[in-house]
Amino acid sequence: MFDSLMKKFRGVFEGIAKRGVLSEKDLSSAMEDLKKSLLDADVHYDAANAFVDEIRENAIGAQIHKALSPSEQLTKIVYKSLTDILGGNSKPIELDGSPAMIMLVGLQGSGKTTTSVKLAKHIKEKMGRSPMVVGVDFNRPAALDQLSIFAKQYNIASYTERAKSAVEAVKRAKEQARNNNNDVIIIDTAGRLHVDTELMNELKELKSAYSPSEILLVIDSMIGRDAVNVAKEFDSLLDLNGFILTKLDSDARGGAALSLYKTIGKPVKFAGVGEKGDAFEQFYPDRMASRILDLGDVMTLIERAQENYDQKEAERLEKKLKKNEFDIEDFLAQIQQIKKLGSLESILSFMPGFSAIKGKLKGLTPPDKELRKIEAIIGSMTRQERQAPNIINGNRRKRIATGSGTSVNDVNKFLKSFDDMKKLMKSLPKSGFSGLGIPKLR
Ligand SMILES: Nc1nc2c(ncn2[C@@H]2O[C@H](COP(=O)(O)OP(=O)(O)OP(=O)(O)O)[C@@H](O)[C@H]2O)c(=O)[nH]1
Ligand SMILES: [Mg+2]
Repeated sequence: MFDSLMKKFRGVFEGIAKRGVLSEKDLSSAMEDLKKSLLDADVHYDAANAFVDEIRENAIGAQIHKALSPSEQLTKIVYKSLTDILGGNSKPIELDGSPAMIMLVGLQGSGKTTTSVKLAKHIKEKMGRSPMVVGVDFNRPAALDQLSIFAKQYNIASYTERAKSAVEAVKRAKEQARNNNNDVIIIDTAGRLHVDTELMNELKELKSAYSPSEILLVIDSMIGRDAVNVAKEFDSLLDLNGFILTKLDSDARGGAALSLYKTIGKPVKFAGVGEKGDAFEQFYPDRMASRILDLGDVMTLIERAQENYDQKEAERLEKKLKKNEFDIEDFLAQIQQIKKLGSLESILSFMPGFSAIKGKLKGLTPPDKELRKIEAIIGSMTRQERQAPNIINGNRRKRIATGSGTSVNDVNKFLKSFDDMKKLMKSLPKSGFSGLGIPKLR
């Protein structure tokens, strides 16, 4: 996502970087280039224009710092403008009423069912509430089962009754929610290929019967600038509270994300970034702008680390490190902790400047492949060998190489790196050290 836009933006900044000062003329030609990049990324025309206006305004208001280079100045201005067109501040969801009602609407296949469960999981884990998902899609035969199976997978309560109408199903779901102390209900509505009267009537009936505190339109980001037309239709009939963009992990060019706020005036509140239940993020315009400009998104990475890091395990490892008792078994535990954050490439993608070096990584062994190799090698060692690697003689090295599908050379390299690492750790100060490098095989 945003890859091609990032590349184009970088081109514009590189052009500016050659200048000594940022003149009015440079700025306006950069604006035209940036606008063109947005249109190429499938951003709606109105949103692209709004973006240029925004830059102009921010440029006039910006304090021109002598210490900043022209491209730094432009980055600062564009960052602010991008944040603005993406919606400014992140908008949380409202959970009023008992139970609070949230209705997810959208075209067929946009991701409503998947998103209902992801959102429920988010509300449960991040907001400490007790949500229940309710299916009211009676058209597609397997729709209700799909919801209840997915919900069960993530321990989310669900209610799926093939009732006469959506309104009736929700009525009984509400009773059950009260009995089970579920204080939030998320309604997964039926999808249609196009906006049609029958669907809209059903959604309007639900809205007037239950006045949900949030009606959110789920939009597949692959549809690009068409998102604006879909959003307009749904918004005019239902007065939406905002959007959830799905499939942001795909190679969609980002047009939908950048178009919605400026054209409809409603915020994107969440983003789906994969098929699994936890592939879901609150949408932060400033962080997204930072990612697009390749300034990194360290905040999100830190949050992810905090969620996944096992504090006790980290302390245990640190203690062993300090006592110089860190063995290969502990090293494996450390690798597994890091892996919980996602693939190494995805971790690196949160770092500033990553997209610029991404192309240059081609030809090198991808870090994840390297890790898998190390894991395989460790996996073929006996417990004793992991705890006392000095017993690994030539025969054992051969056995480990065969067992892990690697070569004796690979095993040697790993053992050598592990040894070097231990030596290095010994020479490090004994306090305040809690991170670990991963020895390279090559
Ligand atoms: N990669 C990716 N796939 C997603 C995401 N969200 C949903 N999907 C996939 O998109 C497909 C459709 O998702 P559903 O949740 O069934 O969509 P829906 O809107 O409920 O579809 P209907 O009920 O038929 O209208 C499924 O294969 C999901 O796994 C996402 O954020 N990323
Ligand atoms: Mg569905």
